[in-house]
Amino acid sequence: MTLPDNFLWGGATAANQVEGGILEGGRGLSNIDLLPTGPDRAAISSGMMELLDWDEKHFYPAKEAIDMYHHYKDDIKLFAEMGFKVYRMSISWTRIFPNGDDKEPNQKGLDFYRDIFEELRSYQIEPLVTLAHFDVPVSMIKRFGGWRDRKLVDAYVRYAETVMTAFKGLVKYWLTFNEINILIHSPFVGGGLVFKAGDNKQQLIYQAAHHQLVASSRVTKLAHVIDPDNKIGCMLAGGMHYPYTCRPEDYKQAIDSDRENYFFIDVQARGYYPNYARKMFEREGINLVMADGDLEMLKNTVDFVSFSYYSSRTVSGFEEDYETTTGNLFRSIKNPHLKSTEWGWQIDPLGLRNALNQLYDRYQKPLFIVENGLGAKDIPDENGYVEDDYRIDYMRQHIAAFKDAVEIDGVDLLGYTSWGCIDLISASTGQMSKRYGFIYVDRDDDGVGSFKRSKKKSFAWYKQVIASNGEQL
Ligand code: BGP
Repeated sequence: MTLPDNFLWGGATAANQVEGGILEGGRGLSNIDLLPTGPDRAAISSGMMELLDWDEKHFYPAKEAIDMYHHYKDDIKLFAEMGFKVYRMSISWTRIFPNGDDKEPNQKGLDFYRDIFEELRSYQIEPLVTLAHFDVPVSMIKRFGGWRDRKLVDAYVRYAETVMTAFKGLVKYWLTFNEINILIHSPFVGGGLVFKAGDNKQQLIYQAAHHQLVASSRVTKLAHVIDPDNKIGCMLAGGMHYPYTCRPEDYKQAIDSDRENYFFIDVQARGYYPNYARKMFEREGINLVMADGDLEMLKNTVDFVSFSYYSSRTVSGFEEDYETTTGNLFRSIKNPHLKSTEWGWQIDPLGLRNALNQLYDRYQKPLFIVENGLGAKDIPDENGYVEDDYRIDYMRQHIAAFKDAVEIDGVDLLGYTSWGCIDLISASTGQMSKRYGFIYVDRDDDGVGSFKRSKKKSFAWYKQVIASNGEQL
């Protein structure tokens, strides 16, 4: 058998994309709640347009999402039926501290998550919990401008300490920030940053990054004190860059673009700022404001490296008129050797094996694939059943690829949680119609539908994959 017996198979979601119940149980507003569907979403995500309160003009899909706030028991039951060993989810910071830094935590929020974790444990499902999945309290954005301000560090550490203490013994696997490198591409989503005319964007982004990196290392240190069994991971929006041709300039660009992504993980996994980053700061006139002890604190490195993988990317060292496409908020040159999803994300199963090898060579820490999957338009029959052979095919190839990385290349891989194991709202577009799940949810892009859950063809397929520990694909 290729994979170890304790390999963690499961699925992944994030609070803002599934819970809904946004104003219930004393919850406060979070940045991502304010992202509408439609053309303004991209401008708000990038911090170029300010929208810090709901308005009548837009539709905000996170308000109700798939209403897991009221359906979680049934949903967990379905995950257990598929045989999940692990369920990746996030805690919504503003359910615990509605303003981010309130004097006391919100007991109703703590009770809600305790109930979820106990429910998961009753099925022997291990929770894998992201502390901040695109989640910045709006109150802290209004008062401090998000992660540009150091006050966020203390507030985040206190939030982490609160939940790690409350859920000691129930949760062991934690991720500090989802796709931390998204901060560069989508500063409002990653850090609650909104830019004003004249702002030095790069300076603000890397200052916010420094704050998140310090916060992450403080939480890593603290987690081990709270419970020596805790395992802390960083989380990268993964997928390496291919050079468009074998011209040395193209290869150089691939190295540079990889470094832009790995910058965060280099610090979290190795414990210091890499030289290429120090040089870049000098060149670009970026001056990071640091507190005494910050560099020492960064030495608290993570226990494992987790990442999402949807596609590889292609770059060139030349400014030529290439055809481009997107994938997971990154722009890429269109790779002529790959097919794309309906949203233009390029499908590259071997790229997953390449990514695993590159990360393992670079960090020599256990890896965890915490997101991977196919966003597609599903057409259900009258019972909500979807013949999603395209999804099965995508996953079969990606699972085969990571098995090769383990079996042939010797990569140390802890587990695999496919993204959107139940249909949820899309992070990039806010659409419901971009579906990833094994479980269909009756809800459309305009917020119409009964929230009824039904099993797709892939449900039984994934169940068999897990039961055979990946032998029967
Ligand atoms: C990652 C996010 C997820 C998720 C996924 C799929 O960037 O961590 O939150 O949404 O990508 O992206 P999308 O929803 O845009 O299809």
